[in-house]
Amino acid sequence: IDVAVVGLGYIGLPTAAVIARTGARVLGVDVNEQVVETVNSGKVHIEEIDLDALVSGAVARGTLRASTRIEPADVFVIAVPTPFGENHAPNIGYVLQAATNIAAVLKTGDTIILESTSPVGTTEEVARQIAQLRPDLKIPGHCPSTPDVAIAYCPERVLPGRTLVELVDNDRVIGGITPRCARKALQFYRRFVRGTCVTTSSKAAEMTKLAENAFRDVNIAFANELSVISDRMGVDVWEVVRLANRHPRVNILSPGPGVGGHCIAVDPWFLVHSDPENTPLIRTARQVNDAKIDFTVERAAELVRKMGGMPVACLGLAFKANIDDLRESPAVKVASELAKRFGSRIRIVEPFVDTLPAAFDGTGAELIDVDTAIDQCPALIVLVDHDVFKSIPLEERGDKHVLDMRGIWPDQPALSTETPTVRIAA
Ligand code: SAJ
Repeated sequence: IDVAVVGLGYIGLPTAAVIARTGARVLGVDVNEQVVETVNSGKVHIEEIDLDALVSGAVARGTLRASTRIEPADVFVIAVPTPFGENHAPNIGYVLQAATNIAAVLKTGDTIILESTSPVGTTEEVARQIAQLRPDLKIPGHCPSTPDVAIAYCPERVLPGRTLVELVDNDRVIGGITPRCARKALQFYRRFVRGTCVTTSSKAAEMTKLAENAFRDVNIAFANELSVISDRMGVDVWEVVRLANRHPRVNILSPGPGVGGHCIAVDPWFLVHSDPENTPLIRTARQVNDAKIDFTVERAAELVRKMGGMPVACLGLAFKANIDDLRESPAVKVASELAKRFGSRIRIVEPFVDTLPAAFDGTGAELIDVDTAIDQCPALIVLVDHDVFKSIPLEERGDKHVLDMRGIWPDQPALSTETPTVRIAA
C-alpha cells in the first residue's frame, strides 16, 4: 500500500478517503473492529457531508481498505485522539502507541506525519521513540547524516460539516523535524491539497495549531462575557454585536450557551498546561466559556420554574449547528442538568439523533420532534442554532416564552413582565 492512515475518526476516515480518491492505495487502521468492518463494507460510522459516497466508491474500487493491523506503507498519517486527563494534562498515549506500531513496519524512504492536535514537542517525542525502537534506521534529529525516514507534523484544520471541502481547500502548515522532513511531507500533501502548503519546524506547526484554537476560544469568551454583562444591564447582546461589527476593525463572535466540541474546549488547555504561569488569558477564556454553561443552566432553570408545571422544550443537543456531534456539547450539559432538576417537564428536540444520550438516563426527559414541541410546549430554550430551528416562523413561536441562547430569532417579541424574561440576551 501507498498510505496508511492510523485512526479512522472524524479526521482519519475523511483523510483516508480523500487520498484514496487520488488513486493511491490506502489502508485505514483502527483499534475498533466494528469501525474496520463498517469501512470495509463501504459504509461510514460518522456523519459527514458526502463522506458515505466517497468511502463506498473508494472501497468498491479497491483503493481503500481498513484493518486493525498496520502494514508497510510509504507514508503513515497519524490521526488518533489526544484527549486530556487529570489537571488538563494532555494524553499523547494514542500517538505514541501509533508510533510504536508504525516503527515495527517502518523502512527506508518512508514518511510519518502526525496530524493529531498535540502539545508542542510531541513530534520530536515520536521521533525519539522510533529512534529507540529502530536503531537500525537513521531517524531525523537522532543521526548526524541524511536520515532514512522523514517525520513531520501537519495539523488538521477542518471544520466538522465541511470536512471534505476544507481537507482539500484549506492551506496547510507542514512542520518537519528537519527542513528535509517538511519537504518530504509537502510532496505528500501536494497530491490532494489545493490550498497553499507552507513549511516550517514541527514545533512551530504544533504551536500554530494550538494558537488557532486558543484564538477562537478567547474570542468566543469575549462574546460570552459581553452577553452576561449585557443581560444584567438589560441590553440585547445580539444587537450590540451586530452594531459593533459595523466598525471596520471589529468582528465580535457569537455568544452561546458555552463552547463545545473536542477541539476548542480542549486544545487551549494544552497551552495552559505547558506553561501555567504565563497563560492567564487563555486559562481565563476557558473558564469564562465553561462558566457560560452554568449561567445558561441558571437562566433556563428560572424559565422552567416560572412556567409552573408546563412542559419546556430544549432545542438542540449538538455542540454546534447542523451536525450530529454531541461531544463536549454545552447543550447536552445544560439540557441534562435541567432534566435532572425538573424531570419529565423537560422535552428535548434534536433532529440529528434518534435517542437521548446517557446523560439523560433516568431523568424522565423525552426526545420529541420540532412540531410536537411547537404544539405542546409553551416555553422554548434555544441551545443550538440548527437551520431547522431558525426557520420556525414567528406565527408558530410568537406567543411562546423563549430563552434564545443563540440569538436565532431577533424578531421574537417580549411577553408581559409577569411572564419569564423573553429573548434573555444570552
Ligand atoms: N461557538 C460559539 N460562538 C462562535 C463560534 C463558535 O459559541 O462565534 C461555539 C460553537 O457553538 C461550538 C464551539 O464554539 O460549541 C466550537 O465550534 P467552532 O465552529 O468554533 O469549531 P470546531 O470545534 O467545530 O472546529 C475548530 C476549528 N478551529 C478554528 O476555527 C480555529 C477547525 O478549523 C479545527 O480544525 C477544529 O476546531 C479542530 O479539529 O481543531
